[in-house]
Amino acid sequence: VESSIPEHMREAWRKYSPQGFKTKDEFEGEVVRHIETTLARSLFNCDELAAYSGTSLAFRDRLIIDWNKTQQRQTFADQKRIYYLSLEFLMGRALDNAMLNVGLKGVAKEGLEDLGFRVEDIISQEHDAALGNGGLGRLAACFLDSLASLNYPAWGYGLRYRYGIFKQEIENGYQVEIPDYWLDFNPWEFPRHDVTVDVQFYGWVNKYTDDEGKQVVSWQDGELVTATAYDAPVPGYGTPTVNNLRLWSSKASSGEFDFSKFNSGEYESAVADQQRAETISAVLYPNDNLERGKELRLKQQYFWCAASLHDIVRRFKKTGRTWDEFPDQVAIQLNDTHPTLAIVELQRILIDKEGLEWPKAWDIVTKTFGYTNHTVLPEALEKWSVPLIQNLLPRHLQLIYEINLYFLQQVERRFPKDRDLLSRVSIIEESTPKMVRMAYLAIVGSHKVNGVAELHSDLIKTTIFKDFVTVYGPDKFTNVTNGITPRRWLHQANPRLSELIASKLGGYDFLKDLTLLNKLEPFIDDKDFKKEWAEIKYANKVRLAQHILKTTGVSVNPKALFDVQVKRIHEYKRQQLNIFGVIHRYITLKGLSAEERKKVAPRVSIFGGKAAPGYWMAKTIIHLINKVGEVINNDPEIGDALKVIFLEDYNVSKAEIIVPASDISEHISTAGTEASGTSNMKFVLNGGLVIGTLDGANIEITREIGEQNIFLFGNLSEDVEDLRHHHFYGNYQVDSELQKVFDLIKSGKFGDESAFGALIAAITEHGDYYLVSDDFDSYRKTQDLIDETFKNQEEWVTKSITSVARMGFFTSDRCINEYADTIWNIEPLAVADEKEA
Ligand code: GPU
Repeated sequence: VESSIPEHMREAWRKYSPQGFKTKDEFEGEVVRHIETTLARSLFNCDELAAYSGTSLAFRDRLIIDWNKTQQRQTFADQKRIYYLSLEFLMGRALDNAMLNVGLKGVAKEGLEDLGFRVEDIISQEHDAALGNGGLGRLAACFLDSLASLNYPAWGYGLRYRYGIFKQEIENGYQVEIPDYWLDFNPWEFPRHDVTVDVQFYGWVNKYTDDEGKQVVSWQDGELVTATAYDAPVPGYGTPTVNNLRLWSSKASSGEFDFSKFNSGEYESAVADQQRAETISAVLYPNDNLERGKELRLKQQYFWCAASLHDIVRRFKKTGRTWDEFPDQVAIQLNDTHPTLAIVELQRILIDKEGLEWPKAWDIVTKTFGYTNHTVLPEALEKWSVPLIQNLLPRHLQLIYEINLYFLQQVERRFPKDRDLLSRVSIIEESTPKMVRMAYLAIVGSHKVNGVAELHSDLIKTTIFKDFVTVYGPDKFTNVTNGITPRRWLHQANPRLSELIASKLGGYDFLKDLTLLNKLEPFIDDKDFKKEWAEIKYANKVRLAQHILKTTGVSVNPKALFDVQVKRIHEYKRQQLNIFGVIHRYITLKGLSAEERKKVAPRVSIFGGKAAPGYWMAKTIIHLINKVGEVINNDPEIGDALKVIFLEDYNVSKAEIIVPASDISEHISTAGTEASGTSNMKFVLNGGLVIGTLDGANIEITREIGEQNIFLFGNLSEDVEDLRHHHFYGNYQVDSELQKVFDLIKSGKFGDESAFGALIAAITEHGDYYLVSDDFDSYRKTQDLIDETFKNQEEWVTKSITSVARMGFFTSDRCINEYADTIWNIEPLAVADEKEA
């Protein structure tokens, strides 16, 4: 407030405050100015990277003007804001998205042409912002897009990793990890060196009575690390709203940094202290659906939660409101349990710093938080050891024990003498060492807990959180089925399809209201429309075929059926089922005469995805796919009938090429293991059909698009437990066709068979936990049905169009509106001058 310019001196500001370019000429002027002055380059020294940089800076300027206005508007409106806390934001590229969202891609395209560049080449210069692993991080990015597009006052909070998810290379069929240093030049971020928070670690807790006889608790000593804010603008589509994504970067606190060490010759140890501080935000943990309990990860979590909470509380305090109004001003959503310490931190602030009484403080806390669960896999449920927390965050451990006591006393009152129940719901697991169950803490500290698809939300209520349904009743638990942003995943990734749809629907309104897609149904029998639809798919396949040739050297026939499975490599996602199916197809093809082989629908099996660096089984699956590809792709008898491709370094920008080019994509997790899946939605929205299990959002996709438009197979979630039991205690026999596949692998056909022993043994000897053998037969038969259906292109295209027309439900806009209504209780902020997209 004291830093604002006095009212009577604001005229000059208003006169000169920049408005941002609107025309092609203004755009060109901005680009050239940035290239020549900001970047100190010239027209004699301007490559595509420089042109990308200049273009991005021009768009960044535009966004930041709207960003400023949005922030002012939100502050004046004094409405409740939503803060989305996520350790991952898998944003991908920003430039194309910024151009489309502000509606100036056409201007940029023409302007760049005048300056000697093609807009596609410039866009592809950008390095992905890859601050996430997979679905969870990409969901956060889609949510930010929807929050801004719907004009919700919203901030994302995360960590500014120096290294995002590693780059994957394949060498001799093996995954190799290359560090992803992405900050060399990032025009999209604004360092806020004036927005810092000192975060404390270690130390000890001092409890004493002060001079006035008041109990004081103080967390003392330890070490301080400074969090510095870096802001990235998040533009909404077709609206002036530009929200903020604030990422924290760590460095040694200036208060803490020991300059005397420099002088006394301890230069190295001073530098070591500094490096230790910077390590906190150095690297994203590359695990998907797995938590390994490393201290540095816990440090990341607290560092980010403490800085974000401090920031939120600081902003709230400026309003001058009283604490009981906090939940009317602030909603905080926890993206999985990673930010659960935020609950404890807010309680600490209210109790230790603001002097509130326990029940009052706890009431505020629970009204503020909501928790989203993204998995039922036991290995992904976070637990932190008590000694670890004791050492790093001694005060927080005390508060966790008090929260637990307060909660268990409540349970005891409602269910007297049920000691079993008490120990089952206790936040502390009585193991050696004792562990803090973060999901339980998140449930107890939130007013709503949600799963991410209907089946998943039912499963958490009947399995992992069953006892909490007993304690709280069913209403604390709810479902919000995931969604995706149609801006990036249709309009940006598949501009021709978007344009064709717009031509039939009379404009691009469907990008803001995806249910309008149902207006496509009347065109399902329109011959010309169907032809164009098929042509666009074909053109997208040609583009992917070019990418495959360029990156793998393998030439594939774009007329073949493109069968795609791209996602993190995980046993539960069952890429092994897919590759075993491919090997079986190869065996079948080899058994045919040359004549018969010509009649087979040709297929390209495309895989992509990263394995966590320490996940050996996942790496083995990648190795097998690559070895199988080498053999099949070089077998002259096979030719176009079958090709197997592993695409390196699957990421968001590659997904934008791959997703529009699929005929069939695979979403084949063991039933009950994939919480939702979101790429299934992206593929269908782009006119691809799906082969899938009755798992996650596949079930709701089926309900929306109709059973005749999806290829379902495999056992149901309710039968999984019995089948697993049977593997150990019944007379269990591996499927005989699958055995043929194993025999071929064991013969050494795909290289050293011992490399794949563990993969086979997991099924034949170790209980086949993921039910690969049980589902193999129905998987194969469903693939055969797909071959038959694909031969009838007429029917295929009908399924494709019908599906797209019925995908309206899966927009992340619907999803965000549900969160807003049922969990956050927030309203969009009215925006006067809605722009035309
Ligand atoms: N998910 Br937990 C991740 O991508 N990483 C994780 O660590 C955890 C969950 C995914 C789920 O596997 C996927 O089914 C879901 O669609 C996605 O989160 C978003 O909810």
